[in-house]
Amino acid sequence: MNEYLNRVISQIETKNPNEPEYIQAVKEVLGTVKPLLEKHTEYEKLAILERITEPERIITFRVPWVNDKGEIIVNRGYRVQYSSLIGPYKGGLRFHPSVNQSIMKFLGFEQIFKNALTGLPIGGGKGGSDFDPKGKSDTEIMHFCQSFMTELYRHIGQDVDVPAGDIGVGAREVGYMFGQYKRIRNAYEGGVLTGKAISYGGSLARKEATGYGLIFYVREMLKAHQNSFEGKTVAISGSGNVAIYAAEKAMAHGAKVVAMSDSNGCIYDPKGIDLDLIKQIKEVERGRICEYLRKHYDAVYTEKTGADSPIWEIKVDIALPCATQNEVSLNSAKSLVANGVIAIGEGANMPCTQEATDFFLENGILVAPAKAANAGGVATSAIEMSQNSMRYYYTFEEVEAKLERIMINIFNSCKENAEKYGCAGNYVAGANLAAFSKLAEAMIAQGVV
Ligand code: NDP
Ligand code: 2IT
Repeated sequence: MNEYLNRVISQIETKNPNEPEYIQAVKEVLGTVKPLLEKHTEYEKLAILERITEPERIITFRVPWVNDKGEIIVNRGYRVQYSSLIGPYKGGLRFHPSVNQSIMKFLGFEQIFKNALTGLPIGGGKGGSDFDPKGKSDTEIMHFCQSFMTELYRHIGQDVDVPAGDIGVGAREVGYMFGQYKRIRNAYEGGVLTGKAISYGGSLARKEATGYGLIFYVREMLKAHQNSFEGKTVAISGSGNVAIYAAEKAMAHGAKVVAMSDSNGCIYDPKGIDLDLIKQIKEVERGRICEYLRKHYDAVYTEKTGADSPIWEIKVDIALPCATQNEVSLNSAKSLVANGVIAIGEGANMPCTQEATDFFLENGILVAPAKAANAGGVATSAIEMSQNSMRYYYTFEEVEAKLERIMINIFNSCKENAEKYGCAGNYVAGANLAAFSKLAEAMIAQGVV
């Protein structure tokens, strides 16, 4: 390991002792950029590592709201404005009880590199709250979103910071936040949020974009190794926005999706998942995945929460973790490899632990890294912003074609960078090297700011 690298990592560990996810994400990136540091010895004097790992700004705020019983609840809101190097801060909002500063910082850090890979002019940010949307009425969701935006509005803007959805935040929440923003600002600033519904400025294909983009990326990766989705069995964790549309596109490419999950457990349906039923349960009823058995009595439901999800025990050719961070442990990775998995496609952000990723790579398994493979969502958000600026819209087919082209470019850039720096086939390193070089170049060009 490079001495400069070691020093910066140890400073970050000392300064952020209670932030394991943030430290994990930083180490994952920095652990792969050694060849760049050796080539560019000037990076040390320019403090490139120190500057790229420190967020430009972290905002935390109180979010008070009143529930349906008339009780006052106080949640904590966050926005990490990580980097405006190549565009306005851009990244989703997550509403989940596990949200804390470490998770916000890891997601914001990943986002800078992801957004750089898209080739579009977007900086990196992330935000959210420890609010738990599960079991809340529609009115409670609206009241929470309005209170959240009553503080957040002063920090964002279509040329400043553009939030979108993530776990627990979809078109419904974006709509309530957009309405409140518009009311406070007394201006129709269409591009201030993305993931909007189509009726008031959303982009066609944004909902599908992350999942579809993941499949385009994995398809390119398989193709580069003389393989394809055709006839492959696939397990997809989660059953939210990313998982559902990854399943749809994997099926369209001839794969058989046999397992999906939620935070309570997983279903295994060897005849192939009935995706219409999953959409009905998750998108319409906002219910639990065990409901799948009401129609498919012969499917198997295994209830289990926490680490070592049973979904990774199932024998499949391709595994697509699309739920949350660190959901694929070393144990899970060992089961997948023992069962003959050939490729992992990360739809979620940092879904594999570092040990799991290392194990996959050591065993010659293809890994499509999150910051490249799930970049289709934010790329399509940038396409939504450009449509809002033009006051125009593209058809579904036009957006999907742009998304597909972007994902192919991202894969090629990961492949070329992996080859250039002597780690051909390692797309985890390839993605980091491609994004890091671009950001370092922009940082040097803009001076010490
Ligand atoms: P959703 O809220 O739509 O769905 C999340 C899914 O993951 C649900 O099935 C949920 O189960 C499950 N899940 C969430 N947290 C946990 C947990 N702690 N343990 C087990 N299961 C969990 O979110 P998205 O589909 O939008 O996001 C999924 C992942 O993809 C996240 O990592 C997100 O950061 C990433 N991502 C999202 C993008 C987007 O455009 N939406 C873009 C790029 C990445 P349950 O219903 O039980 O909560
Ligand atoms: O993690 C992500 O890239 C997202 N949640 C999407 C961000 C966005 O701005 O569309």
